Amino acid sequence: MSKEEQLNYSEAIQNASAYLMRFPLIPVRGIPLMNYIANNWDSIWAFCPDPSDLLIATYPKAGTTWTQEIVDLLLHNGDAEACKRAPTPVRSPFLEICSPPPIPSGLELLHKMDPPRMIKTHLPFQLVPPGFWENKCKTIYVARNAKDNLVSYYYFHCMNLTLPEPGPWGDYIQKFMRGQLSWGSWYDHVKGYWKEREKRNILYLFYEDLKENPRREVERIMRYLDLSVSDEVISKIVELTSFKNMKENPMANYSCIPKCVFDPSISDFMRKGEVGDWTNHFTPEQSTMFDEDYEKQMKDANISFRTLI
Ligand code: PPS
Repeated sequence: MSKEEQLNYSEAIQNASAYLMRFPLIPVRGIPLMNYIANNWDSIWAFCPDPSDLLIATYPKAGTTWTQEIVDLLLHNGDAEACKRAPTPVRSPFLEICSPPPIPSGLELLHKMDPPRMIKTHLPFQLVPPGFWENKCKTIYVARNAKDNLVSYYYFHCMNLTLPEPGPWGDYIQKFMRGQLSWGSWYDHVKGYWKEREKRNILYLFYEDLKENPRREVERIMRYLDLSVSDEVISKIVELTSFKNMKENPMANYSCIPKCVFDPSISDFMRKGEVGDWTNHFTPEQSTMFDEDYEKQMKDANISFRTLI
């Protein structure tokens, strides 16, 4: 893809602004997805990656962008300038995303790139195109504790003017618990990849671990990708992917998305980047109600999440 094509990404979104709206959700095999994704489902499902492609899978707002930046820097031996060649969604296309023309879909961006590609998805395990598993693609999954994930997703629904209205905070918690938000149930998402992690050789990471010890987690990703970079480069990558540095990096902070889609007067994409922000939003009653439901929904899974570190 030429430099010009990469720069045209923001312009294309701006040009489609008249057609942008809070898109309704349509279920695909029981999972609510934005109507443009649901209407293009057959071509998404048929996508066949190259065995060298890497999949970065998450429930929305779990640390996708952070992981994409770490991986890109690892692949470029910590070269910050190389990783500023284009904004995140162009460097690492979003597999299933489809919007009104002329905004390029994830598939269009992918078809213009040569493998190995770094592919983002929020699809739950059962909706990932089977070609990824047939071709044994490496997959990094990042999970974030439900309460912080929910808060982050709530702000994203407020500021992303193409997602359905979040409604009042209390109602939003209910929608999250019932799996009614775009990309479905958080509970089923984290459990789905967890169950398959050994069979499919999925590197399963936690946002809280990345916050606690980014160096350790960057090294884990490096080993999983069969890469070897020096200690000095690891330190550089940890620094370049700190919340503060990514927030200031126009190629990593989603400022490429025009205000008609991501409205920064409501919330920044790089909002807070912390573990435990949920304590500023849940009332004690909401927290108790959420925890009781959580016990039920997660009782069949042996996954430990940390809501504070
Ligand atoms: S998306 O839209 O689903 O791709 O969003 P995603 O990138 O998964 O998640 C966005 C949240 O991750 C936070 N973030 C970070 N936290 C810590 N360090 C770094 N470097 C970092 N980069 C992104 C981002 O701020 C969002 O979380 P909240 O809690 O809303 O701040």
